[in-house]
Amino acid sequence: MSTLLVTGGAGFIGSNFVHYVLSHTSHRVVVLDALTYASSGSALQGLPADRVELVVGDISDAALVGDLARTADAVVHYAAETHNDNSLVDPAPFVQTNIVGTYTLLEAARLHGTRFHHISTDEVYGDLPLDDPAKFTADTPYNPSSPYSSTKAGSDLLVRAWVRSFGLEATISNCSNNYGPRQHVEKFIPRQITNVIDGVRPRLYGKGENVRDWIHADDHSSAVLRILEHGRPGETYLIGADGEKNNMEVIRAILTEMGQDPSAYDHVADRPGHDLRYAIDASKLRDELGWTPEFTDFEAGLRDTIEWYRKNEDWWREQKAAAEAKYANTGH
Ligand code: NAD
Ligand code: TDX
Repeated sequence: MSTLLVTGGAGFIGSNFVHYVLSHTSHRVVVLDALTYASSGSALQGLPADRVELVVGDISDAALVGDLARTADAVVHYAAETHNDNSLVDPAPFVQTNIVGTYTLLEAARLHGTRFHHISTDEVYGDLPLDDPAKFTADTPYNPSSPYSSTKAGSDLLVRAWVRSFGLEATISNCSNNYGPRQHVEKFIPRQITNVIDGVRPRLYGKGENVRDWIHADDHSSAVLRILEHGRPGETYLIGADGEKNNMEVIRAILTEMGQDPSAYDHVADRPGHDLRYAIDASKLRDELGWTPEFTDFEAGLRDTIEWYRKNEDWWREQKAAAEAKYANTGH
């Protein structure tokens, strides 16, 4: 394998993967990204021009995608509309990019016999009760709650159908909540860090009891590379690092790390349909492919992430104003 077509490589996790591949392999990367509001033109800055090429375009553009899939050894598909709150305001781009876009890529990979890896989320499984030790596995039935998660579930099912019906050499990974540098400030952790930097109190939806299973974006990248290189075609692997925390604990940790009173946050209206708890059983990935996460100290990872947002205000300042203007319309 030498040329990877990475869709959504100018976004948070996709750009992290590109940096990871560049420093851990000799692969060449072609990034296909539409540079939506969620992307950053500087996400790929500083990477060697002879190994990374950025193609600005839409994954629903069949002609463009066909050309790129023909010359790639594998497609690693990150591009998506990704924010649950946005999907509750306007689901249309979620259906277009997550479903039609994935379909377009699958057809291109089928035509050219290109290896395909589909990046997905644990949210396709719905949620778990708070008072139950159960975790999601690859056998958990799909039960998505939001327009975002239902379009991701739809895209996963398309991939499964292309494997079974057309013999496409594809794998799927469903990962838990990521954190780390370059995450858009609409998302929970960077929103609260940048609020505190701006002297604004963090905002907790509802009671703050909802649990997310946090993983550092670098650990997500190492898992995806492992699946791409050693995963069995047709298989689904769940990615997680046993990082369950409720949202109130996370806000209190951010405030403490940033030298503030840990109770200096506000409760705001809950998210409609808010999933209660996500938790990943990653034993298949660990046992079958020998993967282990490296960044398991959440407080240390959070400290580094806070430091990154403090040092890179130029990167997020413009996006912050736009993200908060959207939240102002929903009472969040
Ligand atoms: P992001 O919103 O930060 O980035 C998405 C990228 O996709 C952006 O660069 C955007 O410009 C690009 N994009 C959007 N629509 C496009 C289109 N039609 N054509 C081409 N490019 C387009 O997202 P992220 O948080 O980095 O998530 C990346 C992937 O990982 C998504 O598939 C998401 O479902 C999945 N995922 C995310 C998380 C998480 O915690 N953020 C967890 C599990 C899985
Ligand atoms: O201001 C906030 N206050 C708050 O309490 C925001 C923005 C969020 N929250 C809560 C909602 C969630 O319980 O924090 C939790 C995390 O919220 P998000 O960052 O919006 O993430 P989530 O909805 O859990 O989805 C994320 O993880 C799975 C990604 O956005 C998805 O793309 C991924 O698939």
